[in-house]
Amino acid sequence: MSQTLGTLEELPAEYRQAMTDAGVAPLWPMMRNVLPHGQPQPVSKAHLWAFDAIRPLLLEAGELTPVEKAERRVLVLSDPGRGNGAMQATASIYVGLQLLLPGETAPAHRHTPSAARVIVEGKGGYTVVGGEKLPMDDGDLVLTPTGEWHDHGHEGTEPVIWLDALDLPLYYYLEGSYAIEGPLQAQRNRPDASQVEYQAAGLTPTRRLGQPAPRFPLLRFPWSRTEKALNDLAAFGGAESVEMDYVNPETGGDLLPTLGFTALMLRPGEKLSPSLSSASAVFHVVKGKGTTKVNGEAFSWGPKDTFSVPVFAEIDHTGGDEPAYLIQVHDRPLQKKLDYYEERPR
Ligand code: GTQ
Repeated sequence: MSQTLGTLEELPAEYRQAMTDAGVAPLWPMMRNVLPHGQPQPVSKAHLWAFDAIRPLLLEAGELTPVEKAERRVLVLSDPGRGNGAMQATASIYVGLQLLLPGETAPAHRHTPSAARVIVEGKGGYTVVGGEKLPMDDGDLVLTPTGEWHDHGHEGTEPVIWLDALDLPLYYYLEGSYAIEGPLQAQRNRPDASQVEYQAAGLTPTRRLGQPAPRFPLLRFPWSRTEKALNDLAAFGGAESVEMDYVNPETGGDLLPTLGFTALMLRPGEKLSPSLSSASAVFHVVKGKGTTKVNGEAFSWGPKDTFSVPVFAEIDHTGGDEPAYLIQVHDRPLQKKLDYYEERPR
Protein backbone atom coordinates (compact mmCIF):
# COMPACT_ATOMS: atom_id res chain seq x y z
CA MET A 1 0.00 0.00 0.00
CA SER A 2 2.43 2.65 1.10
CA GLN A 3 5.66 1.37 -0.41
CA THR A 4 7.95 3.98 -1.94
CA LEU A 5 7.17 4.63 -5.55
CA GLY A 6 9.69 4.96 -8.35
CA THR A 7 11.21 8.38 -8.97
CA LEU A 8 11.89 10.26 -12.17
CA GLU A 9 15.64 10.02 -11.58
CA GLU A 10 15.48 6.23 -11.68
CA LEU A 11 14.41 6.33 -15.30
CA PRO A 12 17.01 6.40 -18.10
CA ALA A 13 17.71 9.88 -19.47
CA GLU A 14 16.79 8.84 -23.06
CA TYR A 15 13.46 7.47 -21.85
CA ARG A 16 12.67 10.71 -20.03
CA GLN A 17 13.51 12.71 -23.14
CA ALA A 18 11.37 10.39 -25.26
CA MET A 19 8.43 10.90 -22.89
CA THR A 20 8.85 14.67 -23.09
CA ASP A 21 9.04 14.50 -26.90
CA ALA A 22 5.85 12.42 -26.97
CA GLY A 23 4.05 14.85 -24.65
CA VAL A 24 3.54 12.38 -21.81
CA ALA A 25 4.65 12.18 -18.19
CA PRO A 26 4.84 9.21 -15.82
CA LEU A 27 2.24 9.24 -13.05
CA TRP A 28 4.13 7.19 -10.46
CA PRO A 29 6.75 9.78 -9.43
CA MET A 30 3.89 12.27 -8.93
CA MET A 31 1.36 9.81 -7.51
CA ARG A 32 1.74 10.84 -3.85
CA ASN A 33 1.60 14.52 -4.79
CA VAL A 34 -1.70 14.27 -6.59
CA LEU A 35 -3.16 11.58 -4.32
CA PRO A 36 -1.55 11.83 -0.86
CA HIS A 37 -2.51 9.19 1.68
CA GLY A 38 -5.32 9.73 4.17
CA GLN A 39 -5.98 13.41 3.75
CA PRO A 40 -5.06 16.31 1.46
CA GLN A 41 -1.74 18.11 1.82
CA PRO A 42 -2.72 21.75 1.53
CA VAL A 43 -0.41 24.24 -0.12
CA SER A 44 -2.29 27.01 1.68
CA LYS A 45 -0.69 28.27 4.88
CA ALA A 46 -2.66 29.71 7.76
CA HIS A 47 -2.04 33.44 8.05
CA LEU A 48 -3.20 36.49 9.99
CA TRP A 49 -3.53 39.81 8.18
CA ALA A 50 -3.52 42.63 10.72
CA PHE A 51 -5.81 45.48 9.68
CA ASP A 52 -3.53 48.10 11.22
CA ALA A 53 -0.71 47.05 8.88
CA ILE A 54 -2.86 47.11 5.73
CA ARG A 55 -4.99 50.20 6.38
CA PRO A 56 -2.20 52.77 5.73
CA LEU A 57 -1.23 50.96 2.52
CA LEU A 58 -4.82 50.97 1.37
CA LEU A 59 -5.18 54.69 2.10
CA GLU A 60 -1.93 55.29 0.20
CA ALA A 61 -3.38 53.37 -2.74
CA GLY A 62 -6.19 55.92 -2.59
CA GLU A 63 -3.64 58.65 -3.29
CA LEU A 64 -1.56 56.72 -5.81
CA THR A 65 -4.30 55.20 -7.94
CA PRO A 66 -7.61 56.89 -8.72
CA VAL A 67 -10.57 54.51 -8.81
CA GLU A 68 -10.90 55.15 -12.57
CA LYS A 69 -7.49 53.53 -13.03
CA ALA A 70 -8.15 50.69 -10.61
CA GLU A 71 -11.81 49.80 -11.31
CA ARG A 72 -11.65 48.05 -7.90
CA ARG A 73 -9.07 49.47 -5.47
CA VAL A 74 -8.21 46.35 -3.54
CA LEU A 75 -5.26 44.91 -1.64
CA VAL A 76 -5.53 41.15 -1.88
CA LEU A 77 -4.76 39.09 1.23
CA SER A 78 -2.15 36.80 -0.22
CA ASP A 79 -1.60 33.19 0.95
CA PRO A 80 2.06 32.91 2.04
CA GLY A 81 1.95 29.21 1.07
CA ARG A 82 1.67 30.24 -2.56
CA GLY A 83 4.48 32.80 -2.61
CA ASN A 84 4.42 36.51 -3.31
CA GLY A 85 1.41 38.01 -4.98
CA ALA A 86 -0.95 35.05 -4.65
CA MET A 87 -4.47 36.16 -5.61
CA GLN A 88 -6.04 33.94 -2.96
CA ALA A 89 -6.10 33.12 0.74
CA THR A 90 -7.04 29.43 0.38
CA ALA A 91 -7.50 27.10 -2.60
CA SER A 92 -10.99 28.41 -3.28
CA ILE A 93 -11.32 31.64 -1.29
CA TYR A 94 -10.09 35.06 -2.34
CA VAL A 95 -10.23 37.92 0.17
CA GLY A 96 -9.18 41.52 -0.30
CA LEU A 97 -9.63 44.86 1.40
CA GLN A 98 -11.30 47.43 -0.85
CA LEU A 99 -11.16 51.21 -0.43
CA LEU A 100 -13.68 53.70 -1.75
CA LEU A 101 -13.21 57.41 -1.09
CA PRO A 102 -16.04 59.92 -0.62
CA GLY A 103 -17.77 60.67 -3.90
CA GLU A 104 -16.12 57.83 -5.79
CA THR A 105 -17.96 55.14 -7.70
CA ALA A 106 -16.59 51.75 -8.70
CA PRO A 107 -18.12 51.05 -12.13
CA ALA A 108 -20.79 48.44 -12.80
CA HIS A 109 -19.81 44.98 -13.90
CA ARG A 110 -20.96 41.40 -13.58
CA HIS A 111 -18.79 38.33 -13.41
CA THR A 112 -18.89 34.59 -13.08
CA PRO A 113 -17.43 34.43 -9.53
CA SER A 114 -19.68 35.30 -6.60
CA ALA A 115 -18.70 37.91 -4.04
CA ALA A 116 -19.62 38.88 -0.51
CA ARG A 117 -18.48 41.88 1.48
CA VAL A 118 -18.09 42.52 5.17
CA ILE A 119 -18.01 46.22 5.99
CA VAL A 120 -14.92 47.14 8.00
CA GLU A 121 -14.78 50.92 8.30
CA GLY A 122 -16.62 54.11 7.35
CA LYS A 123 -20.17 55.26 6.77
CA GLY A 124 -22.06 56.12 3.60
CA GLY A 125 -20.83 53.33 1.34
CA TYR A 126 -23.31 51.29 -0.68
CA THR A 127 -23.38 48.57 -3.29
CA VAL A 128 -26.06 48.34 -5.95
CA VAL A 129 -26.89 44.76 -6.96
CA GLY A 130 -29.40 44.25 -9.74
CA GLY A 131 -30.80 47.74 -9.08
CA GLU A 132 -31.17 47.16 -5.33
CA LYS A 133 -29.24 49.68 -3.27
CA LEU A 134 -27.61 47.99 -0.30
CA PRO A 135 -26.40 50.34 2.46
CA MET A 136 -23.13 49.27 4.07
CA ASP A 137 -22.72 49.59 7.84
CA ASP A 138 -19.98 48.09 10.01
CA GLY A 139 -20.16 44.30 10.05
CA ASP A 140 -22.95 44.05 7.46
CA LEU A 141 -22.66 41.11 5.09
CA VAL A 142 -23.57 42.12 1.53
CA LEU A 143 -23.80 39.61 -1.33
CA THR A 144 -23.05 39.94 -5.01
CA PRO A 145 -24.03 36.51 -6.38
CA THR A 146 -22.66 35.10 -9.61
CA GLY A 147 -23.76 36.98 -12.72
CA GLU A 148 -25.41 39.91 -10.90
CA TRP A 149 -24.66 43.46 -11.97
CA HIS A 150 -22.98 45.46 -9.21
CA ASP A 151 -21.43 48.86 -8.67
CA HIS A 152 -20.23 50.56 -5.50
CA GLY A 153 -20.78 54.15 -4.38
CA HIS A 154 -19.98 56.39 -1.45
CA GLU A 155 -22.16 59.22 -0.11
CA GLY A 156 -20.24 59.77 3.14
CA THR A 157 -17.33 61.97 4.13
CA GLU A 158 -14.65 59.51 5.29
CA PRO A 159 -12.95 56.60 3.49
CA VAL A 160 -14.96 53.39 3.37
CA ILE A 161 -13.19 50.03 3.62
CA TRP A 162 -14.70 46.59 3.27
CA LEU A 163 -13.50 43.02 2.99
CA ASP A 164 -14.31 41.25 -0.27
CA ALA A 165 -14.62 37.47 -0.29
CA LEU A 166 -14.94 35.74 -3.66
CA ASP A 167 -14.75 32.23 -5.05
CA LEU A 168 -12.52 33.68 -7.76
CA PRO A 169 -9.63 31.15 -7.38
CA LEU A 170 -12.00 28.34 -8.24
CA TYR A 171 -13.35 30.06 -11.35
CA TYR A 172 -9.84 31.02 -12.40
CA TYR A 173 -8.66 27.41 -11.98
CA LEU A 174 -11.63 26.24 -14.05
CA GLU A 175 -10.78 28.85 -16.73
CA GLY A 176 -14.27 30.15 -16.09
CA SER A 177 -13.50 33.60 -14.71
CA TYR A 178 -14.51 36.69 -16.66
CA ALA A 179 -16.33 40.00 -16.23
CA ILE A 180 -18.61 42.15 -18.39
CA GLU A 181 -18.71 45.91 -17.93
CA GLY A 182 -21.83 48.05 -18.11
CA PRO A 183 -23.29 51.45 -17.23
CA LEU A 184 -24.11 52.34 -13.61
CA GLN A 185 -27.45 50.78 -12.68
CA ALA A 186 -30.65 52.68 -12.14
CA GLN A 187 -31.41 52.28 -8.44
CA ARG A 188 -34.91 51.26 -7.43
CA ASN A 189 -36.24 53.83 -5.00
CA ARG A 190 -37.07 51.53 -2.11
CA PRO A 191 -35.31 49.99 0.90
CA ASP A 192 -33.43 46.73 0.35
CA ALA A 193 -35.11 43.37 0.98
CA SER A 194 -33.72 43.09 4.53
CA GLN A 195 -36.01 46.01 5.38
CA VAL A 196 -39.02 44.85 3.33
CA GLU A 197 -39.58 41.17 2.44
CA TYR A 198 -37.19 39.57 4.94
CA GLN A 199 -37.34 41.69 8.07
CA ALA A 200 -38.00 38.82 10.41
CA ALA A 201 -36.74 35.26 10.67
CA GLY A 202 -39.51 32.82 9.79
CA LEU A 203 -41.43 35.21 7.54
CA THR A 204 -41.23 35.19 3.75
CA PRO A 205 -43.63 36.73 1.24
CA THR A 206 -46.48 34.37 0.30
CA ARG A 207 -46.17 33.09 -3.25
CA ARG A 208 -48.75 31.44 -5.44
CA LEU A 209 -48.21 27.86 -6.54
CA GLY A 210 -45.65 27.74 -9.29
CA GLN A 211 -44.39 31.22 -8.57
CA PRO A 212 -40.74 30.75 -7.77
CA ALA A 213 -38.87 32.72 -5.11
CA PRO A 214 -35.89 34.71 -6.32
CA ARG A 215 -32.71 32.64 -6.37
CA PHE A 216 -30.87 35.15 -4.20
CA PRO A 217 -33.68 36.82 -2.26
CA LEU A 218 -31.70 38.52 0.50
CA LEU A 219 -28.48 40.33 -0.32
CA ARG A 220 -27.81 42.26 2.90
CA PHE A 221 -27.54 40.88 6.42
CA PRO A 222 -27.34 43.84 8.83
CA TRP A 223 -24.78 43.27 11.59
CA SER A 224 -27.01 44.76 14.29
CA ARG A 225 -29.43 41.83 13.89
CA THR A 226 -26.65 39.25 13.74
CA GLU A 227 -25.03 40.53 16.92
CA LYS A 228 -28.35 40.52 18.76
CA ALA A 229 -29.05 36.97 17.59
CA LEU A 230 -25.65 35.82 18.84
CA ASN A 231 -26.06 37.59 22.18
CA ASP A 232 -29.49 36.05 22.72
CA LEU A 233 -28.26 32.60 21.74
CA ALA A 234 -25.36 33.02 24.18
CA ALA A 235 -27.72 34.11 26.96
CA PHE A 236 -30.59 31.67 26.45
CA GLY A 237 -29.67 29.12 23.79
CA GLY A 238 -27.67 26.75 25.92
CA ALA A 239 -25.73 25.89 22.79
CA GLU A 240 -22.25 24.46 23.13
CA SER A 241 -20.88 27.13 20.89
CA VAL A 242 -22.49 30.39 19.86
CA GLU A 243 -22.39 30.14 16.10
CA MET A 244 -25.07 30.78 13.50
CA ASP A 245 -25.26 30.00 9.80
CA TYR A 246 -26.27 32.74 7.43
CA VAL A 247 -29.00 31.22 5.24
CA ASN A 248 -31.04 32.03 2.19
CA PRO A 249 -34.43 32.82 3.84
CA GLU A 250 -36.40 31.15 1.04
CA THR A 251 -34.53 27.84 1.09
CA GLY A 252 -32.71 27.65 4.40
CA GLY A 253 -29.67 26.79 2.27
CA ASP A 254 -26.30 28.33 1.66
CA LEU A 255 -26.01 31.96 0.61
CA LEU A 256 -23.88 31.38 -2.48
CA PRO A 257 -23.28 28.38 -4.74
CA THR A 258 -19.78 27.72 -3.42
CA LEU A 259 -19.42 29.86 -0.29
CA GLY A 260 -21.12 29.76 3.08
CA PHE A 261 -20.95 32.11 6.05
CA THR A 262 -21.28 31.81 9.79
CA ALA A 263 -21.28 34.32 12.61
CA LEU A 264 -19.37 33.19 15.68
CA MET A 265 -19.33 34.67 19.15
CA LEU A 266 -16.64 33.74 21.63
CA ARG A 267 -17.62 34.43 25.22
CA PRO A 268 -14.88 35.96 27.38
CA GLY A 269 -12.20 33.32 27.85
CA GLU A 270 -14.22 30.67 25.98
CA LYS A 271 -12.24 27.88 24.34
CA LEU A 272 -13.54 26.26 21.18
CA SER A 273 -11.90 23.39 19.26
CA PRO A 274 -14.20 22.40 16.38
CA SER A 275 -13.97 19.11 14.50
CA LEU A 276 -11.49 18.91 11.66
CA SER A 277 -13.20 19.96 8.47
CA SER A 278 -12.43 19.35 4.81
CA ALA A 279 -13.52 22.94 4.17
CA SER A 280 -11.10 25.87 4.10
CA ALA A 281 -12.10 29.13 5.76
CA VAL A 282 -11.33 32.76 6.36
CA PHE A 283 -12.32 34.46 9.62
CA HIS A 284 -12.88 38.19 9.89
CA VAL A 285 -13.02 39.81 13.34
CA VAL A 286 -15.94 42.21 13.64
CA LYS A 287 -15.38 43.04 17.32
CA GLY A 288 -13.26 41.89 20.24
CA LYS A 289 -9.95 40.19 20.76
CA GLY A 290 -8.76 36.63 21.09
CA THR A 291 -6.28 34.02 19.97
CA THR A 292 -6.68 31.21 17.47
CA LYS A 293 -4.20 28.39 17.15
CA VAL A 294 -4.15 26.86 13.70
CA ASN A 295 -2.20 23.59 13.61
CA GLY A 296 -0.50 24.77 16.79
CA GLU A 297 0.54 28.19 15.45
CA ALA A 298 -0.95 31.00 17.56
CA PHE A 299 -2.54 34.04 15.93
CA SER A 300 -3.60 36.83 18.27
CA TRP A 301 -6.28 38.90 16.65
CA GLY A 302 -8.20 42.08 17.30
CA PRO A 303 -10.99 44.04 15.62
CA LYS A 304 -10.92 44.14 11.79
CA ASP A 305 -8.16 41.51 11.51
CA THR A 306 -8.57 38.58 9.13
CA PHE A 307 -7.06 35.11 9.24
CA SER A 308 -7.13 32.02 7.07
CA VAL A 309 -7.51 28.35 7.93
CA PRO A 310 -6.50 25.62 5.45
CA VAL A 311 -8.40 22.37 4.99
CA PHE A 312 -8.30 19.85 7.87
CA ALA A 313 -6.61 22.37 10.18
CA GLU A 314 -6.68 21.88 13.94
CA ILE A 315 -8.38 25.05 15.18
CA ASP A 316 -8.36 26.21 18.80
CA HIS A 317 -10.09 29.52 19.46
CA THR A 318 -9.75 31.34 22.78
CA GLY A 319 -11.85 34.40 23.59
CA GLY A 320 -10.36 37.52 25.20
CA ASP A 321 -11.61 39.69 28.07
CA GLU A 322 -14.73 40.89 26.22
CA PRO A 323 -17.09 38.97 23.94
CA ALA A 324 -15.61 38.57 20.46
CA TYR A 325 -17.55 38.37 17.18
CA LEU A 326 -16.24 36.86 13.97
CA ILE A 327 -17.67 36.20 10.53
CA GLN A 328 -16.45 33.03 8.88
CA VAL A 329 -16.37 32.46 5.11
CA HIS A 330 -16.04 28.79 4.15
CA ASP A 331 -16.23 26.61 1.06
CA ARG A 332 -18.39 23.84 2.50
CA PRO A 333 -21.20 24.50 -0.06
CA LEU A 334 -18.75 23.78 -2.88
CA GLN A 335 -17.50 20.60 -1.23
CA LYS A 336 -21.05 19.42 -0.52
CA LYS A 337 -21.92 19.92 -4.19
CA LEU A 338 -18.89 17.82 -5.06
CA ASP A 339 -20.03 15.20 -2.53
CA TYR A 340 -16.86 15.13 -0.48
CA TYR A 341 -17.44 17.46 2.46
CA GLU A 342 -16.22 15.75 5.60
CA GLU A 343 -15.64 16.35 9.31
CA ARG A 344 -13.40 14.30 11.56
CA PRO A 345 -13.19 14.30 15.35
CA ARG A 346 -10.15 15.92 16.97
O1 GTQ B 1 -16.06 44.70 -5.95
O2 GTQ B 1 -16.69 43.77 -7.78
O3 GTQ B 1 -12.03 42.29 -4.53
O4 GTQ B 1 -14.96 42.35 -9.09
C1 GTQ B 1 -12.34 41.57 -6.76
C2 GTQ B 1 -13.08 41.59 -7.91
C3 GTQ B 1 -13.89 43.06 -5.72
C4 GTQ B 1 -15.88 43.89 -6.87
C5 GTQ B 1 -12.75 42.31 -5.68
C6 GTQ B 1 -14.23 42.35 -7.97
C7 GTQ B 1 -14.65 43.08 -6.86
